[in-house]
Amino acid sequence: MNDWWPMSGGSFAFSSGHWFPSLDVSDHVKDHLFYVILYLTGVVFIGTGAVLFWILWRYDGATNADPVVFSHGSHALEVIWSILPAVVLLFIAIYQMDAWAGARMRRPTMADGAIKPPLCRVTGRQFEWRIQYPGEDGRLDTPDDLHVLNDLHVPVDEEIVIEIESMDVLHSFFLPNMRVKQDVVPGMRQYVWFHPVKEGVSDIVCAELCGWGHYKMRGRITVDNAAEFDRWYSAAYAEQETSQFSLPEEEE
Ligand SMILES: [Cu+2]
Repeated sequence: MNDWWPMSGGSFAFSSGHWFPSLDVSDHVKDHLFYVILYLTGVVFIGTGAVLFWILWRYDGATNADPVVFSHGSHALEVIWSILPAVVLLFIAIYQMDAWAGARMRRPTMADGAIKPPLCRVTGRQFEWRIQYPGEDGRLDTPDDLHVLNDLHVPVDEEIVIEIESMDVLHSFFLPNMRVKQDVVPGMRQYVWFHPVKEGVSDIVCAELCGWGHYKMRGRITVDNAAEFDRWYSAAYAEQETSQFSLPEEEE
């Protein structure tokens, strides 16, 4: 069980050489963008910290008899600290465009060019993730749908599209390993997509404070090969058919 909890196994630790949970996807993943921004902000953070400490030391009143001399206005400095951040922000704005389009705008298509339908719908609800697969007929909200709780399964090596919705308040559907994070807004139907290339189990977490039980709003995503996915699906479906348990009706 431990291998899917990101705080264990040192995948967040500096010592392992990774800043992010292990990478389970290929495209749509632009970790280098995170690193570019991390290095940029890191350099600025260390630089301003160093200047602050140098000034504290240099103008320490106890050891410095001379009064501090204030100067007003430096045209050159102001131009530099206006232009430099503007250039950096412009660079980031242009550099990230393709990553953003791939993650948020270019919805995956099928061989014939049609928009790929979602594999399933994930509904956020205080405090769980309800997952609904369309079943044989390929349509959601029909009697043959498969309902599971907090246990998302997806096949490996294909574009996975998921429809996300909220049943109550604002949640955020976060798959750290897939680098997917999307606010789940009540009344909105949204889609996220990713392309898992490695089998395994990782987290689903809620990344938006949504109530007292926010901390436990956690599920898992299992990436299976096609055969295993089919086996899991049939087993879950058979279990649903035989069990007395059903999800409570949605409140009006
Ligand atoms: Cu939540």
